Amino acid sequence: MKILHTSDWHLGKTLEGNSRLAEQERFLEELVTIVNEKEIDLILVAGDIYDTSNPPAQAERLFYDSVKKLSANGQRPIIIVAGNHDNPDRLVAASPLAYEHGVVLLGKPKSIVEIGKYGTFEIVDSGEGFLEIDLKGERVVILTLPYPSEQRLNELLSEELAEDARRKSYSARIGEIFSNLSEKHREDTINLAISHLFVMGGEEVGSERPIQLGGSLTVDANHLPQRAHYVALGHLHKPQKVVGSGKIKAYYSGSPIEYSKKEVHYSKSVYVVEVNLGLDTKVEEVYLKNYKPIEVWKCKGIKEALIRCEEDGERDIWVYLEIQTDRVMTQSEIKEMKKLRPHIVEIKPVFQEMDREEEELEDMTTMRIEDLFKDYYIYKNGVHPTEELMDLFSEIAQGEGDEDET
Ligand SMILES: [Mn+2]
Repeated sequence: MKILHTSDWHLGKTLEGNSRLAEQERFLEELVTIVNEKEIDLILVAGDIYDTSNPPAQAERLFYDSVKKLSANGQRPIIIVAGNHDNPDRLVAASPLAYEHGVVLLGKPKSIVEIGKYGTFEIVDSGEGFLEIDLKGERVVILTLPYPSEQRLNELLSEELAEDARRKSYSARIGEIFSNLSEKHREDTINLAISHLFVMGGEEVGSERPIQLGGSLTVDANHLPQRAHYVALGHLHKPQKVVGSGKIKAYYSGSPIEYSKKEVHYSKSVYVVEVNLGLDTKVEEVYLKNYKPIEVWKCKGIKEALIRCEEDGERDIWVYLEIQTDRVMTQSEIKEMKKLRPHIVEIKPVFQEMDREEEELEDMTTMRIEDLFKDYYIYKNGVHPTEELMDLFSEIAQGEGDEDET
């Protein structure tokens, strides 16, 4: 059986206010192609479908349109769980319509999928946190744990517990849930699990919204379901194998698109997982296209930035401009750059004075008050104070000194 694992689509997410729906649409088109070419039997989407609890209508429309195509009219089951960005109730609101297309939406950890026919397959057993599918003559048991927020598991965590104990009790509770549910994983079934959580040791890239404060909602890798052939996780935006997951295969598929400039150093992907009873699980990383790359341009001076914008204005990319300068850019210069080079997300002046100042940090007590003021002024305004201003400051500073002496 071939399973495709993806997550963290963040439909509706913007880059400094710029819509990325066009890129998200291209990703979902590519995903439909991958799923068909690789002859995928089952799709797992591990949370953060949307970027906010109140996604734009266009993002919702893109989601429905895409899952319908992915499911191939109900022939290919799609199991979708909520992430920390999703509104669990809103995500599952379309369930009655989705079911007909073989799309199973799960919002909360305790959600139960009803037994019955979905599309062209059948859910033969289910309960809190699991479902069993009869698919092409094989039985698949999937443990499902939509984003388990503290609130949704709060019956276990008392407030007086110390931070460390809270971490332990949260992780232990997740472990208990998985270990109880693991009874459903049998010798003759394909055993999977899907969740959206933060496993200890995972590598964050900065565009994930923390799901915990102070690490209290961190899960130990050894609390993941131990009898699973594959555990599909969401939350971390860099694709990775879970550290310390030992013999079980647990992966984060990561986000399909670079959601911040910190994500430009590695490829985006989805996983194609082949599980055959009696054989080792095979995990293949399938790389996605970079639909519209993010680039950071470091320019030495405003002139260089203008030249670069003119020479390299054609490519379909997002650009962060970092310009070394010792003066403030004029509005017309900024306008010119944006005209020459569309899709500039940010223009950031880097003042050389400030860099040097950081390197040569002096003991403030040995500095003249005028120098302290000058440094502070440059720090606040990014430009040198005028001579008149410095004279005025000296005058006041001197005056203060005189008064002290009297
Ligand atoms: Mn996410």
